[in-house]
Amino acid sequence: MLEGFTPWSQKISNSYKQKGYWLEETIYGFLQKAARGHREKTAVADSFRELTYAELECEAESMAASFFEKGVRSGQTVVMHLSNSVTFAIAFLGLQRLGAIPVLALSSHREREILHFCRISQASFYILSRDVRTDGCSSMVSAILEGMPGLEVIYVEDMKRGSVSCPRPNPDPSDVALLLTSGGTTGLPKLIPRTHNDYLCFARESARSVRLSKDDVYLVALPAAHNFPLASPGILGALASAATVVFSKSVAPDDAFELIQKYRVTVTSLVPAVARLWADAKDWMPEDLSSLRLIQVGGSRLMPEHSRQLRSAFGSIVQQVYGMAEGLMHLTEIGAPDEVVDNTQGRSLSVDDETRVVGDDGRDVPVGSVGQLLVRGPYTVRGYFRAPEQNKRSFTGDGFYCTGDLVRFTPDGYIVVEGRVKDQINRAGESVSAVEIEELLITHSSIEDAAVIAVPDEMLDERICAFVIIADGYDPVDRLEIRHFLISEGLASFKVPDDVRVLKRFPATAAGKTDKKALLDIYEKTKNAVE
Ligand code: OOB
Repeated sequence: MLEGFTPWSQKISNSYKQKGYWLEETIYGFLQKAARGHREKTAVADSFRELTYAELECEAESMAASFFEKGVRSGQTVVMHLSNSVTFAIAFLGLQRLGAIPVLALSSHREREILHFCRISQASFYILSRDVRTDGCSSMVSAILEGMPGLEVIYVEDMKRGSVSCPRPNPDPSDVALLLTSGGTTGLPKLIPRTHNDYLCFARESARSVRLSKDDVYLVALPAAHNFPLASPGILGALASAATVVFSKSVAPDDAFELIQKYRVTVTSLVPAVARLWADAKDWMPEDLSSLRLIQVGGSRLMPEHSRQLRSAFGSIVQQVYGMAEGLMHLTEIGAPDEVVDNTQGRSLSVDDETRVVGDDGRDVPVGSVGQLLVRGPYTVRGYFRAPEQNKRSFTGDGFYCTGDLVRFTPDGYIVVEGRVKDQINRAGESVSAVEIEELLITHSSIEDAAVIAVPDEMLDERICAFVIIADGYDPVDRLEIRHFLISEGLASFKVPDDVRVLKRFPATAAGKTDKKALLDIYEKTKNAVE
């Protein structure tokens, strides 16, 4: 068992096995089996090449052999830092074939994060593709090597076809298969150990819930190493269903739309800001997107107003997804009524996802009230990797993960994410929800998007700062106009933003979500210029 991983108890493991969630198979073995009978079908494609299931297996075997020749061994952790391409699938499967454990860095992670991942995971190998460094970061690898002198750097482009046949290890399915990175915007990402059993359970259940079949074509537009496109159902769910996976270099419509048209893509997953970008681009780009039957939108809050806009652009193929690298996923079911899609983040994947909603005192709040979501279940981890202090804060004694998300459940059992525990502004003793103000702001005709944060204030403790993006062709707004508007909409005056800043676009995290920590930095940097 990988040291530093918190396993489920024997009793709970047995019950998950008995209930059929954990099939006691490895990721590689499971996918190999799923591909049988579909050997000539296209498994993966990008702008440069296409591979059938038979070819993908052959490439993965060869990649495994070359990793083995380089010294990579079963049970070792390897930091994998690749952009979206067929090579991502080959390298991931190659490492699985070898029984090595990839740490899945996002392509926009840089030396700070990579060094951190190498240190925690004690990786001896760092596998990257040349194009992850193109954006002016050619010094990244030397900085990493300076921090980790013994690290072996492997460029996938330089790998020769492996010639030796490497051993066929038999990893324990209840042991760690991969390490995901956490999506938080505070501090460095944590590593999240996912086992063969729990991650396959997640990918299979996700695929089942969106009725993925071999006739589907899934487009990877978000960074492939993120849990959303990787397994929700994403790449693994698609491969487990003998569907086709198409990799887009980026989320930009210029890259993605052509592939959607060419491969008749049926399913994809996007963060809200990108989904909205696509809805705009759709009007003037020539490509035919009519093959899409499902657009999953998640990763950060999709406001009801924006959901309606997306549905009017794409039709009723929008699905809200609330997920986390730590496990739990909720989604609005296919065919859910429009009100459900616009106003909720759906139901959980499994009846054995145990959720609790608790107040500041850790006690359950009445059904329908807002509180922090806690969860445990067959695909939700019991601890971060090698982070005992963090684990004391993020997991309860009886194994619930404290999500840090504020949620409530509707009477029909749908979840509504109301923000983060920390996404509240403590203004002169009053607790103000950022989401409430954001939702109201975007109903103003000039405002296309809004993000509200707390900024430090000597008198009030915290003051409310609203960042807004002005809709194309509309007049800018100032604080007074916003104040007037919000008050006329009936908002209590203590919730009216004390500061307003207009931006062209919001800073984004590595996964493409609005980065509120970076907004605070922008505020700090521009504070004196404005006042
Ligand atoms: C996904 O995973 P992570 O690990 O990058 O981020 C998880 C966090 C959640 O705890 C929540 O704070 C936020 O992102 N989040 C949402 C949301 N989906 C995620 N907040 C509001 N509304 C939503 N729909 O982001 C992720 C993983 C798998 C599938 C989808 C998303």
